[in-house]
Amino acid sequence: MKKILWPALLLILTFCQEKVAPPSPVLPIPDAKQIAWQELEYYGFVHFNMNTFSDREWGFGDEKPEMFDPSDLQPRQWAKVASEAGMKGLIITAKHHDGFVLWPSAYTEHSVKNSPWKDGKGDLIKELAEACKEYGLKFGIYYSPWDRNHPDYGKPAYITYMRNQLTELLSNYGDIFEVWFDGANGGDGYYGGANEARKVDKLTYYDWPNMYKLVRELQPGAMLFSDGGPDVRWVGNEHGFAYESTWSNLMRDSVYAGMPEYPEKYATGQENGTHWVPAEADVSIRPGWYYHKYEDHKVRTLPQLLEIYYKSIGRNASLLINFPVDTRGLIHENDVEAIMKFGEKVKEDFAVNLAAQAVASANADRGRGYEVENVLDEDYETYWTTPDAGKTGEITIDFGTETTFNRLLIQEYTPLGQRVKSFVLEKEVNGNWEKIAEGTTVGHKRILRFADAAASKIRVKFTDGKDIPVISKVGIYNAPKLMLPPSYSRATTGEVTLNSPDEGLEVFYTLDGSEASSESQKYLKPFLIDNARTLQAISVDPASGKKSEALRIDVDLSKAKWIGTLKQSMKAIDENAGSYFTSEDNTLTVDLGESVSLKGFTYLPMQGRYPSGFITNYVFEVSQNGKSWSKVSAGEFSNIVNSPVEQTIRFDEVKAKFIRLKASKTADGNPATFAEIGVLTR
Ligand code: FUL
Repeated sequence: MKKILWPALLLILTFCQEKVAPPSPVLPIPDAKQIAWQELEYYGFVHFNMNTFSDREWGFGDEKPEMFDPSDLQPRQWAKVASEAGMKGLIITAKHHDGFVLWPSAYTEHSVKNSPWKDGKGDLIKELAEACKEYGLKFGIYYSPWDRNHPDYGKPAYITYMRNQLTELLSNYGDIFEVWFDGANGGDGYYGGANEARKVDKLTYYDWPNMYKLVRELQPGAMLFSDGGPDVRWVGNEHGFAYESTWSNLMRDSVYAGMPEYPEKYATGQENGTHWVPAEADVSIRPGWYYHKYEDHKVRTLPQLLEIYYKSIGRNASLLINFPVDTRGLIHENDVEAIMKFGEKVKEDFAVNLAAQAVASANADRGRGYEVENVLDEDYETYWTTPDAGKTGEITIDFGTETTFNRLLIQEYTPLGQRVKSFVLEKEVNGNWEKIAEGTTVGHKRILRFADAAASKIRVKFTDGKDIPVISKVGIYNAPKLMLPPSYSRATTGEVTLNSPDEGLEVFYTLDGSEASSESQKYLKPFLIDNARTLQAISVDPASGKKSEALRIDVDLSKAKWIGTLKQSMKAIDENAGSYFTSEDNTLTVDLGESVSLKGFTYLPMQGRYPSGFITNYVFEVSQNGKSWSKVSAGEFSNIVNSPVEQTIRFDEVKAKFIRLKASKTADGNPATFAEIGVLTR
């Protein structure tokens, strides 16, 4: 009898308890496909098309299909790399501004079907769709509305062409998770031989309402991307950075693709935005979107990629990282290495949620089903919230023992709208609460980074919001330090600055060529090096004693007394690789301020996005009085176009007060450019 009674009683009791209703949503809210999409967070872009072979960023539209000739095209390698790096999908440039298409479209001859690749029998969209399937990735399409090849661009007939092509793309290749409409369009182009400028009204020309309708009919689950959505919006820059305050709410009706004021006025989203249109941060792993051999040494570093991660996914945006696939048809080795390191480090940073084992309490909860424990589990569907009163709330997390941490991760339960406007993280110190960090918006995910903090009890205070907070997750992590060598910079005065790659690391260095250790000189502030020395430096984690690899730099004479004979030429001796001097007479002359013994020189070509005036053949001369010159070296910088790194030339010792570097030839015939010149005195 007892055996039946107790469970029955419990059941009755459960039913008697009043069911607590969930909070009403705060509008706008995401729809089902947006909720599913926000879980992806991180996916990849592939820019691979005609520009890969013409070595351009924007093709003119007059390129010949024969140029599309990859030697080892392997979409499976792209998918493998993306999935191993933790990405959840890939979006391919099916058609870029130059109009060439990667599938055998029935509506144009400007496609892979007339290229040498697979004798015109290839279909790259099909191959990539299959590769994505094999590796469990979602598959998306970038389609440029602007078409510099098509004769009808600017006329109504082109809109039909665009709809026909979208119909092919969205009908024949399985599920598409995102359709990416680029905002850049209208300008000069080939346009079937017209070679003219064509301007369109970006708001009306494409008939967006019907274009979107077509996509919806063919791919109801696809997210539509453009500057202003309708489903996902551009973050407003190409650095991959969202904003301190990033709302998923957008005044969508005020925005359209390619509108000029979008980045400044709308990209952050608005607290009172009318529609749910979350941000997507797009960025290339190199300076360019397309592959250029001369950028092989410019793949983003691990600290740079981490900065992007924390400023995109950590700020309520999704992250779209681009691979400029190379002319072989592969993601380049340097890019693979960088993305893998990045994927591993992100995993490492969030490997252990210290809050998961802690005890949580809150100032209040709404009742059964909305308890504060819900923020500690990994289930996004369960959340903590308060009774309908006020716009604030507090969660305390008790670790039970002193715990060190440096990351806070919060997620709002966005199906009920984005609410939080400000929050603070505090720790308990002898019965008082001390602030560690603070933030504004949360949204799908917000991550704060801060210097190591230690406490046994912490508190997250939601100090303002559009309504009561609805919080799905609070995570606390202790991300291991980034054990990279310190970074180095030098002022023209000769003063050297070393920066540690992560907070809380110490830097040690030597100047006598010996290996640096934690016994060496500790770096406290910039110091002077005014003659030739070898600098070695390491980063050390004082807590664990872990050391980075060493930075080793041969530093030479400071440029404190140097004067360029032309004012502009000072840019070539300012210790800033980012600035450069353009010389109309292909010559750079520098007064070293005193006579020194030289054994060589260095030349750094310009490092800008669109290089010009690289010196391929040079003459180097010296003088004691600036009048009579003698040539000490002449020759070639052999691979400078493809690898524009610092060039080092040595010669027999010579005395000089003046130096002169002349370009006898530049790569493109344009006036010579100089990012930096230096001398070797040993
Ligand atoms: C821009 C384009 O103009 C670039 O070439 C690139 O495709 C980038 C993702 O979007 O608007």
